[in-house]
Amino acid sequence: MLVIGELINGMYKAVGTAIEARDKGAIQKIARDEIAAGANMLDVNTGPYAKDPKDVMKWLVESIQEVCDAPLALDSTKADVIEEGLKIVKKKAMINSTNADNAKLDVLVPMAKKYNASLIGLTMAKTGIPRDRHERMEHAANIVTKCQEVGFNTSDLYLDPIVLPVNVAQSQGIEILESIREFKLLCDPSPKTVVGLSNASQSTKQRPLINRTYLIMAIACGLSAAIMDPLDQDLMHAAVTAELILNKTIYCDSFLDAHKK
Ligand code: THG
Repeated sequence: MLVIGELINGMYKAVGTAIEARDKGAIQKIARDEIAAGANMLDVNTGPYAKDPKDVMKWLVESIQEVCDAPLALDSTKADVIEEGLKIVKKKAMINSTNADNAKLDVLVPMAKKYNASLIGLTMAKTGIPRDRHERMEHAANIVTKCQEVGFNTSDLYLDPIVLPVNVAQSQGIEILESIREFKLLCDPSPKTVVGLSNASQSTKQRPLINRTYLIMAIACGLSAAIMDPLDQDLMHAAVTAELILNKTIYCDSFLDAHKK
């Protein structure tokens, strides 16, 4: 499974402060820590309150690339902010994200193709959060159709069922897990799947436990990637072990250490 480190996000107070002060060292430390902990890719989100999000995205990407060469997931609701990052990334990037609205798809699918980036497709539209697996599948089908029209390879598409907090949307858990299974049947080559894992535990009292259990269940449903906290070692170990049990890696007594290398 692809581990996308979630920690470079202006939503975190310390990161928001570092962005405002243009404290490059603070951002670079987070990037190094995430990679050292086993992240394969880093999510880069300016946060909701950045004054000049295009400028912040450029600064974040430049700062991170000075110290690590991991690929980046450019996380913004604004296409022009994402494109600012795409122009300067050194590795194949991920666009995070488009939703299923045609107005967004018409911009972001060609952008993903132009820059040879992978693309996250949120299975929601401006009509609101999806209510069940059927609504998620309808949105997913719309996203897949657009990719096929544009000639964007669906194996570079990551469908996101939108993980919701278990404390306010408890009935959605099973809908989300079943969606992960169903998305893969939509087309050939099969689209991939991704979740924003920490959404699941927001404002709960058992965040690590909920994140860990959610991730293992999603991996069992075939999850391809998760935006998550790579510094949570129990979480990382659980993911590695889940993939071992699914026979995706070969068992050895030191499988946790082996995975780190
Ligand atoms: N799908 C996609 N992208 C996403 C999400 C998604 N990007 C953003 C988000 N969801 C995933 N990343 C996070 C990052 C942090 C938190 C949750 C999801 C988080 N932050 C603390 C909180 O809100 O409690 C911040 C606490 C602090 O201020 O220190 O939980 O679903 N494609």
